[in-house]
Amino acid sequence: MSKPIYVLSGPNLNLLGVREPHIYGKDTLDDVRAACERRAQTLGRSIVFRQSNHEGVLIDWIQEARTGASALVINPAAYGHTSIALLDALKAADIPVVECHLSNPAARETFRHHTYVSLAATGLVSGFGLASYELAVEAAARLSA
Ligand code: CA2
Repeated sequence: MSKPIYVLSGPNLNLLGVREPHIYGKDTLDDVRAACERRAQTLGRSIVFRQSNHEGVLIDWIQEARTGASALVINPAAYGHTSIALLDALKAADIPVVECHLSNPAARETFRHHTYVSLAATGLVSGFGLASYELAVEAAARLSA
């Protein structure tokens, strides 16, 4: 049995489906979790799905994933654009990393065009709403045993 795929979400994503549905859609984070669980199950894999508004908590979970996960999907939210600490943790994790965004940051404000997380990621899925997470789980499964 392979280790789970960790699916981590960063700050404010707990508000998904509750605020700003015109940008991030109507699906809640629980809907995203259910979709990821279904996709993982069809691939014969399991996930650990968590969200935090706190940078240090995300870093603790990335460190946990180093030994506890086969691969990592992360929507770092705004921390992707700002956090060298998250980048360092992801590089140290030494497992495949798939970056994931609901929206397409490249089509938005210029300050969203760069993410530090991309420097540690094998690839990026963005712009497909809830499906970005499903596709990212599939990519993570393909990248790991
Ligand atoms: O598109 C994405 O998934 C983002 O990671 C979302 C971040 C944003 O800073 C990134 O540039 C792109 C923001 C997450 C905030 O989520 C909210 C959800 C509902 C209501 C308000 C915020």
